[in-house]
Amino acid sequence: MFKNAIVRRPGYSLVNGITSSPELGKMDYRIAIKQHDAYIEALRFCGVEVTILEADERFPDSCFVEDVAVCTKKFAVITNPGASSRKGEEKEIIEVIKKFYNNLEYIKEPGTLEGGDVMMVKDHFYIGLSKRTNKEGAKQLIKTLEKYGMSGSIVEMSEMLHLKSGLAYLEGNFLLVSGEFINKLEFEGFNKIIIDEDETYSANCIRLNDYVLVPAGYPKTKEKIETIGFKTIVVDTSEYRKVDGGLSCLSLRF
Ligand code: CIR
Repeated sequence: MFKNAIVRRPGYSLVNGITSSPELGKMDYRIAIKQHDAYIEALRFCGVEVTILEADERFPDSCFVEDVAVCTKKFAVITNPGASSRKGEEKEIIEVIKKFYNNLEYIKEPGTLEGGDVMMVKDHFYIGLSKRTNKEGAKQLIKTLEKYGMSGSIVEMSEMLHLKSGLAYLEGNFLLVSGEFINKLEFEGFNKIIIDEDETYSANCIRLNDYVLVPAGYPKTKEKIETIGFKTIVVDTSEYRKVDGGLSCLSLRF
């Protein structure tokens, strides 16, 4: 059961956020704010208390709070982002995380890790080796997980931005999988829901208590999730997609 979520309001500087898809056009700040409001409402609807942090204009991508911490049942880890323009964002989340956690751990240089590369499946954590998360960062997280009686394993990857750009665990052993993860051996044991290639972006859903949040505009993914028996809530993230962001990166949930 998730009780809390932390979000950070997007700043005007989000228009300068890192993107691999400039062809999608410039982010519209007014629409982004409306979408953020609706996102917060959806989180609340799922029964979590939402802590809203002020925008931080110094860091264009700082609304993607998922990347700067990993929140588990027993402890939280402050990460060390691999993207140079995001270094320092992690310091700005420490204070609020301290309100919820007594046990705080840190990923330290030369380790880098972003929370978007970490997928929790009960007490096991899959960690993607992306351009943002290196082996040293993953090893530090695995060691910390083991200290608290949990476990972690490394997933090699080469195409997606983050592990959760292409994967989402929905509970009940159901796993949304797309692209390079569809045939990965480590996910063989899951009930895989394979995302169609033309809806790849929608692999980034969030299971939050009784609902699955699904991005707007991906009807095949929505139907697949509903067919299994999950209730869905559609949330529009079109402006965040323009800077490679999606549903999961916009919050920390625990
Ligand atoms: C970045 O490149 O860091 C941001 N523009 C997008 C971060 C998305 N985060 C995530 O998927 N966890």
